[in-house]
Amino acid sequence: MEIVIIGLPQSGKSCLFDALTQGVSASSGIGNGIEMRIGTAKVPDYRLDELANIYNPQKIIQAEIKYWDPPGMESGVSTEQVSGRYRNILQSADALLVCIRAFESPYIPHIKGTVDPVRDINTILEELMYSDLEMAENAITRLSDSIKKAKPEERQSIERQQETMMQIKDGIEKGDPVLSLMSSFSDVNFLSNYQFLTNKPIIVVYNINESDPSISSINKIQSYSGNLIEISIPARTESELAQMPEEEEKEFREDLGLTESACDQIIQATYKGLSLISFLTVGEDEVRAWPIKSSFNAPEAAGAIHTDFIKGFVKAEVVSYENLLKCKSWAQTKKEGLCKSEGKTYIVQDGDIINFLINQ
Ligand SMILES: Nc1nc2c(ncn2[C@@H]2O[C@H](COP(=O)(O)OP(=O)(O)O)[C@@H](O)[C@H]2O)c(=O)[nH]1
Ligand SMILES: [Mg+2]
Repeated sequence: MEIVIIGLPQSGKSCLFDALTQGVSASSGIGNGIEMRIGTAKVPDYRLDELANIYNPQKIIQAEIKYWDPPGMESGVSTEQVSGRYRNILQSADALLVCIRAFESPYIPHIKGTVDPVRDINTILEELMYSDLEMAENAITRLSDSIKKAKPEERQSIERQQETMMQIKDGIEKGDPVLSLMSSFSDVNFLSNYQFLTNKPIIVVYNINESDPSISSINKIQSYSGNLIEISIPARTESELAQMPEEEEKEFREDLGLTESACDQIIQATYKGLSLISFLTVGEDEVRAWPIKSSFNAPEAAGAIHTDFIKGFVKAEVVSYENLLKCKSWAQTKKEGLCKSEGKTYIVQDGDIINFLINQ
């Protein structure tokens, strides 16, 4: 899972990135030539420690989410900002994390002169919508060309795609995010080629000063009908805390009353926005958590470990976390009939401990 951090310059994106990744990053030109920082956040999971008590593994490996920190949206004033290579980066991410400045500081000028979180989030959402509109318009033009060149047997299907694309254009013009339109289309498979931005989960982080009252409970964006989650976080303080030794961090957190770290809160929002769960694997070499979509069946979950496992999937032995903790060994879960053998259609549940049988 890969999440891109977006927002106006000086809104605190890089602080947020450091808070998530403890400042550890690799630089990459992955975004079609745009240099950006890439880092991973580790998903907290108390179950791993409990399982490690049983297995004494050499390694405990937490689930990981990747975050990207590309250069910011340059002005945020014009409605034509999200385009070209920058849009390509956003398109290839699974979700967007929008950083909105909500902190006052006389030392850091705001590109628009004043601090106004509601104005800024609405501007950015408008820009995402505008970008999707442009994509829909381009698609309509391209599909028109294809219809002209199409073989008779292909024509109908392309015409249907064009019809859908026109509905998307109309919807966006009325202010509807693409996600809210999806349920009215019969064929949405071809749409995955387009990667509309307002079809993605959006996590809005209001960047506050640590002394400001949290504004997370204020639902600022009532008019947006896509998948949107709002939280507030003091990004600069959190980036400093994340880079401290553990003991020191704990002390400071208690003093500041920032008990739940920004990283944990954002990961929670990411899991919710993307409908993620974790399944677990155990053994003496490693105890590990894997993030997957909650809709994944057993072969798809196996594919999270290795893509070849999808094809080679034979069956999954599944034990619930609670049952393994109770039985204290895999063999004992089998004796008690608590280890279930599941096939291709089984939908993996959060906390399932799985042993995949693969035909290699
Ligand atoms: N006072 C205050 N300053 C912040 C906060 N978050 C970020 N900053 C400062 O704002 C400036 C821009 O932050 P940065 O993370 O680089 O923003 P970016 O341009 O969006 O990546 C830096 O000087 C940060 O130290 C905050 O919550 N409070
Ligand atoms: Mg930055």
